[in-house]
Amino acid sequence: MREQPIKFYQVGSFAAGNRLLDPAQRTVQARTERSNSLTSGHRACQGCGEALGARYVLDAAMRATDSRLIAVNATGCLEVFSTPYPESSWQLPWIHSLFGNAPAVATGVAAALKVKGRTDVRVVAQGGDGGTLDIGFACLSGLFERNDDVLYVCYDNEAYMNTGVQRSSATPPAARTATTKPVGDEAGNVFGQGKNGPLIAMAHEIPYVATATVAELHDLEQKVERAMELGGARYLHVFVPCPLGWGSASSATIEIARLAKETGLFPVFEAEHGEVVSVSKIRRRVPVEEYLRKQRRFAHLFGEPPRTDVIAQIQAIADRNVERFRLL
Ligand SMILES: Cc1ncc(C[n+]2csc(CCOP(=O)(O)OP(=O)(O)O)c2C)c(N)n1
Ligand code: SF4
Ligand SMILES: [Mg+2]
Repeated sequence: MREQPIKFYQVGSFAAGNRLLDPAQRTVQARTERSNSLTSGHRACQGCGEALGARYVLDAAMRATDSRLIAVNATGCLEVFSTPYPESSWQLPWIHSLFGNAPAVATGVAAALKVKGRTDVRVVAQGGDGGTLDIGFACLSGLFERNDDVLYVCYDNEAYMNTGVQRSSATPPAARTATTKPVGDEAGNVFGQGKNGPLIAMAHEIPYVATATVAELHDLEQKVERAMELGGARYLHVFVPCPLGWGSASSATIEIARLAKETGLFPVFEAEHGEVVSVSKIRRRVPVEEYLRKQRRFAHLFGEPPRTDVIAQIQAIADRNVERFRLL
């Protein structure tokens, strides 16, 4: 009898650490010598995509730099849940200053290392979508334009979560937040506004821009490794579901991240010097409704009668991404 080849990973994901794969293919988290840069004891909500993403990003960067790494953090959930004074969950040199100046602080750290001749030590800066695309945006653009030797990581949970789920310029159309309530005919956040962080980063023609989700952690690690092979300004935009802000089940974080990619709403790709060089294809295309229904921030679209007009507008955004990034 012919045997089926065994698959050691969950369908559509590499989330299990891949301990049963060939050692060269395993994730950093499957290794006993991993750095645990963001270690246990922090206060993130159960199922927090940002905590998961940061853990993988930092451990991959630590491995890529032989643990010669300094992290700079903007204000936001990641900073607040990991460093309630006088405690810290960080097991690497880590600095926090303000909400809006993480890129500028990272530039300063990189410049100081250069002056001291310590080019072996690398710098990662990180922040939420609000810290990155709103208040820290000018500093970030400056970092890109000067091509400073920093990997900047944006953990995109699509709102200001730390302060109670207010809209940011990364909040998607129709989403309910504390400041975009679906009242009367209003469907929540407006259409036609907001910023596309990865495309704006690409417009600076920096050496490397990539997007990733916490549904494909191996892919995320590989992008961090690729970024650390390069010098100059690099930007990684990670899609990180937030169960509290999105009204989703804590156990659904990975599934929702996967659906964001499989609908086409969040294109996963890499770009070098302003040009797209690789795209993660959609494996099983799904309608946006499947993604929206799992989150209470979109519950108002499925009332009586359902807002099929608004859902169709969101589907059009996904369809445009599929065309634009050739996701099929
Ligand atoms: C100058 C300034 N304005 C406002 C705040 C309050 N504040 C702290 S974190 C935050 C929102 C963070 O949102 P985001 O960057 O998306 O990170 P998240 O908490 O969602 O991970 C705000 C408004 C602040 N600390 N400093
Ligand atoms: S509010 Fe969201 S981003 Fe903040 S710790 Fe909770 S799940 Fe994570
Ligand atoms: Mg946010």
